[in-house]
Amino acid sequence: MTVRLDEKLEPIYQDVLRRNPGENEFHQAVHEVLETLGPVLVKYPELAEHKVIQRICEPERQIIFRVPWQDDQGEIHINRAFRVEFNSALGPYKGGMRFHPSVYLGIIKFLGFEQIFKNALTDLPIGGGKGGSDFDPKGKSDDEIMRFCQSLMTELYRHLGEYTDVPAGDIGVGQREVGYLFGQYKRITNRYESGVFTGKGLDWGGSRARKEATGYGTVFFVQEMLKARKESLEGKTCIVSGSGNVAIYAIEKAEQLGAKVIACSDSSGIIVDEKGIDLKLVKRIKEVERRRISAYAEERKGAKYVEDGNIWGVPCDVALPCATQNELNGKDAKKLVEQGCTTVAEGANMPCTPEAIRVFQDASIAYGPGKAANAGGVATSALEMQQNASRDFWTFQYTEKRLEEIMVNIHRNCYETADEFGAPGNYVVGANITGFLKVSKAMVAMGLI
Ligand code: NDP
Ligand code: 2IT
Repeated sequence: MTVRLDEKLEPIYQDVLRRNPGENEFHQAVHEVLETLGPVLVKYPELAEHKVIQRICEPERQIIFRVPWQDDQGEIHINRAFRVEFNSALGPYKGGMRFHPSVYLGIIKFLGFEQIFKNALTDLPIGGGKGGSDFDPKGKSDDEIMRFCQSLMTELYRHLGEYTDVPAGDIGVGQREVGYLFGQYKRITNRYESGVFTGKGLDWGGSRARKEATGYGTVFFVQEMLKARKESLEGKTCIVSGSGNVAIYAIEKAEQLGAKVIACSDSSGIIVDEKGIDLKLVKRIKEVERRRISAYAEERKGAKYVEDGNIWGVPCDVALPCATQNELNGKDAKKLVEQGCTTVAEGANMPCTPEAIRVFQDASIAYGPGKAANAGGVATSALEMQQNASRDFWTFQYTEKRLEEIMVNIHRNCYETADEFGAPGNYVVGANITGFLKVSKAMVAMGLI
């Protein structure tokens, strides 16, 4: 971490390091926010008096629990699960559940911390939280996934509620898992409480456009960044890392807006298809058959699969990291800039390392941080909660329109805040300060919470 913090903020960061040893991703997420808050404390000294930053860095509640389950052979497995209820100043805790073997407390805390500011940026009434487990869904049967989800919810249900904590999906958790989790919640509580979980199926309380929302929202954000530079997506070459929920719908919207997407990936390798990605094929392989992305090159003539390939070496105008944290480092960023990339937006959470972000900012390219650029997913979750509360079901067109308006609004607020704090075009400054001010003003208004 090379950037020095303001003298008021450095001791707060040191305290975070001391109190949360070994949680590297959490440290990184906190540092990235604190780097931008110096001028805020000058303008609003009362926030320092109220120790708002120290309070925001400490979750309101952290739950860690055992999840025992049996595989199809009857063997017993023990996983660990988490729910970090970070901040409820603006609404019930809201944020996804991640199932991935790399999950530990530091990952869930970084995600929960980011979620506070992201959710504030949506201007919708949602607080910040995140959960997950070190369970690896890869290669598991549907029955195994169901038994795991039921066991997890048998503990988690007591901490949830439509006015308390509302989970959704994230890596490794899509509609299938949400179904098993919601089903068990309903069974234990004897309540059809639709608003307790988002990302549900369209037949049982889900919102149209939620599946598409994160990826679409990221591309709407790109469109706004380009508009601010008097450009558009038309004719631009794009690369998108990952091939999961966010990546697929980022590709779809980018293609709809006239870009040509030529590469995507999974954790085993990358595919490059200079003719433009055939998204129907990607959807079949990933959403229906649940296979690896390498299958794409087996079925599509002219496409190339590179095992362990680095997607950031593929020349492009627009790069959208949509897989996971710290997937794009300083070297990758330099390569992208050297090869002519002008725009980067984070569909994933914290995919760019601090060094990569510095490279983008030094090169003055348009860089949209995840808190702003991928907020469309959680925003549409809040729209799902609205529909559930009023027992309504909106059309795709209407929901997508609302999503687009929200992304335009987030972009405008970030852009104007960056200007106001003397950092024009710096969306990191804009997003962090806009989100922070909204949450901290609410916290001060509510007394010492
Ligand atoms: P999915 O599980 O649907 O897809 C994840 C994709 O990223 C897969 O292609 C996966 O490859 C790849 N990936 C995951 N972990 C790693 C890793 N350690 N190294 C390399 N590749 C990896 O998840 P989502 O698309 O939902 O999530 C992607 C990102 O977007 C995450 O950062 C998530 O937090 C963020 N996000 C998601 C939102 C949502 O609504 N779903 C909302 C906002 C942000 P493989 O199959 O090989 O593991
Ligand atoms: O990181 C995220 O914003 C999500 N995984 C979506 C959270 C949600 O509650 O929809």
